[in-house]
Amino acid sequence: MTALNSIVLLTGAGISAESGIQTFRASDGLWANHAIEEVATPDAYARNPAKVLDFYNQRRTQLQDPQVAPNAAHLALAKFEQALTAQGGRFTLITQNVDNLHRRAGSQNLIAMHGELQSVFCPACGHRQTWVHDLNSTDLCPVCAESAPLRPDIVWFGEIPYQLDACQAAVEQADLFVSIGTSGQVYPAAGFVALAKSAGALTAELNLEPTRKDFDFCLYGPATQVVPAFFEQLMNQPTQLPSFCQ
Ligand code: BV8
Repeated sequence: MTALNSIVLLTGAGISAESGIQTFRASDGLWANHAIEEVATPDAYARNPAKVLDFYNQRRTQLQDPQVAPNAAHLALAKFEQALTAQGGRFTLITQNVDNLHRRAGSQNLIAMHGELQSVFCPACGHRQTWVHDLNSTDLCPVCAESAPLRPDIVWFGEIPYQLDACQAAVEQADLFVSIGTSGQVYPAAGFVALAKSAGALTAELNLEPTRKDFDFCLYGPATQVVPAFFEQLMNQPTQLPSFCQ
C-alpha cells in the first residue's frame, strides 16, 4: 500500500460530545428541543431574530465554561497533523462543528464549513469579526453602521457551506478520508465519503455507532478512545491503515 500522504478528515458533533457539547440528533440532542426551521434557517432569523440569536447565544456562552475544553480526540488530531506535515504529508481537517475546540486543540489546516459560534458578520457589507459574548439585534455593524445588524457567522440550512470548493478539492486528492463523530445526514458534507471513494481514496469511519455509509474501515466507540488509538497506529506505520473494522 502506498504511504498515506494526503489525509482529509470530516468531523461532526460527536467529537465534541465528551467535552460536554450537545450533539444534534441524539435523543437529548439540540434538535430534540429546537425545531431546525425555527432556529437554523434564514427564514427563522427573518421571522424571529431574537429566538435565533438566543439559540446561538446559549451555545456561544457554553464555550466560556472552563469545563468545556478540547478532549483527547481533538488533541490527537492536532498532534497527528504536526507529525504528518513534518514528514511532508498533507492534512486537511474539515469540521461541521461551530465550536472552537479544534482551534483550541491546535489544529492548523482547519476548514469550519458550517461557520463558527465565535464569529459574526454584517450581511450588508460583509464585515466579519470575532464575537465571544451575546449578540443582540441592536449590535450594528461597526463598519457600515447601517440598519443592518450583525448576524451569527453560521451556515444555516439552505445556505451554501463555506470553502466548499476547497473541501471538495481536498477530498478528491486524499489518499485517506476519515469521518469522525458525524451521523452523515447533512449534505453536502455527507456526500464527501462517496466523493473520496470515487477519487480512489481509502475511507474510514470512527464513530460511536455505525452510520448508513459505506466505509473501507471502521472503528466504533467513544471518540476519546478510538481517535487517539487510530492515529497513534497510523503515525507508527504510515504505509498501512490499521485494520480495525469490527
Ligand atoms: C445547502 C450550523 C444549498 C447550524 C448546520 C443534498 C445536497 C445539498 C443539500 C441538501 C441535500 N439534501 C438536503 C439538503 C439540504 C440540507 C440538508 O442536508 N438537510 C438534511 C437535514 C437532509 N443541507 C443544507 O441546507 C446545506 N446547504 O444545501 O445549500 C447548496 C449547497 C451546495 C451547493 C449549492 C447549493 C447547509 C447544511 C448546513 C446546516 N448547518 N450547522 C448549527 O450548528 O446550529 S448542520 C448541523 O448538522 C451541524 O453543523 C452538525 O455538525 C451537522 C451534522 O450533524 P452531526 O455533526 O453529524 O451531528 P449528529 O448529532 O447528527 O451526529 C453526531 C454523531 O456523533 C452520531 O453519529 C453519534 O453516534 C456520534 N457520537 C455521539 N457521541 C459520540 C459520537 N461519536 C464518537 N464519540 C462520542 N462520544
